[in-house]
Amino acid sequence: MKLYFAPGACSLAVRIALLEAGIPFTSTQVDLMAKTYDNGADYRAVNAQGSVPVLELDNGERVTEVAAILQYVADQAPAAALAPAQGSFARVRLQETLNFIASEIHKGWSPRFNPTFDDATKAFFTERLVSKYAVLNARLDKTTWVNGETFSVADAYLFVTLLWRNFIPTELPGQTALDAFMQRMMARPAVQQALAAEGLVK
Ligand SMILES: N[C@@H](CCC(=O)N[C@@H](CS)C(=O)NCC(=O)O)C(=O)O
Repeated sequence: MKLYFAPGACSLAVRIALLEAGIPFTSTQVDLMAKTYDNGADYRAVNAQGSVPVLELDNGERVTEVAAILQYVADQAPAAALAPAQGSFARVRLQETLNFIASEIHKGWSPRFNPTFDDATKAFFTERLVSKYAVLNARLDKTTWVNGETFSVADAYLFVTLLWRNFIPTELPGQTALDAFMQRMMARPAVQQALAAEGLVK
């Protein structure tokens, strides 16, 4: 398998999942501004959206969308227990969380990275994002991982979005369960390996 990624982007969640799963893979860095990879090749020929991640399978199929890729990875390594079994109600709960992270949190960040938005617009989106994180903070007040007591691919996804506070400082007042969650994530060897692979730790 090959992961198309940009350092610190949402593709980092897929890298963490692959490492947690113990699946061998290679990775190719994408220049998201230029939409190129491998010394100038056209990345839009890989993904018409021009976004990462893409997971290229050994048969040439390419999977896009973080939530779909994470579940695909989890299903390739059932022994790693990164997602409940397909068809179970627990799987529906995981999908619910992945979709929440994708649509409300991940995409809640996007306007804040947009240089053309003024401060008032950014403040509006920031307030909205903070309220969405509060939902997950309340959950993590009661559980170890975002979907209960078992680590899942949703934790990798949530972790990456919280790391973006290193790029845009974001106060999450009183949301201390998220800070404790980040510490638990940082203690995982796969997370450290993923961060090192993308040059995000010394
Ligand atoms: N819906 C996509 C969104 C992926 C996405 O937003 N990727 C960002 C990095 S976190 C990106 O590549 N942005 C550059 C662009 O869209 O041009 C998914 O879930 O995979």
